[in-house]
Amino acid sequence: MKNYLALFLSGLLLYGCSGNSPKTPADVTVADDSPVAIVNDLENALAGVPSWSNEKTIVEMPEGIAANSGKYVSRVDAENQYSYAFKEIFANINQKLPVAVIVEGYVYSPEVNPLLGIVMDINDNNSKVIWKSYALSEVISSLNEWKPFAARFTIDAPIKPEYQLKIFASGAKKTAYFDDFKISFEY
Ligand SMILES: [Ca+2]
Repeated sequence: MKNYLALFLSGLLLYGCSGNSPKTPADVTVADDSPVAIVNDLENALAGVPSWSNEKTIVEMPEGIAANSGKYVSRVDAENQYSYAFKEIFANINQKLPVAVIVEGYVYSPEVNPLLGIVMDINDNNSKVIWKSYALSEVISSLNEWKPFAARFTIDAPIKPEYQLKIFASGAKKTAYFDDFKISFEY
């Protein structure tokens, strides 16, 4: 917590010196060289977490099955094709623009679904700049178990601070559960 605060304060200081003060969402920690990862265990999702949306997918696991952490997970299914999602413009994440985005988390799949994936969408006012999908079928070696995943998305097109980064899972209308998202960046 002490480190978090120190990094947060140094981030503020940095902005103070540059004379440019983009807003800093509560859950996004800003530093110059070593940005802290954005983590979300979904336990406070229903209360609303800045930069995150699609709370209608936040549920408890079916009777008798544990969440990966705490009580809450995000479910994709026939109704909700897309999971709980991180959305933020790059200027609010760091002053520098990343060269790669790493998305980690846990997935629980009760059925075979070759289309289940993690999506990174970078857009300029909703017009597509980069859209990439990481297939989760590789990491789901067995069904009905929590499995860790780590998706690394390289940013291979020019981006600008005002572009929006969106991260979410896509289930192609089949059921799967997600927990403990972690988003980090390479600069
Ligand atoms: Ca959880």
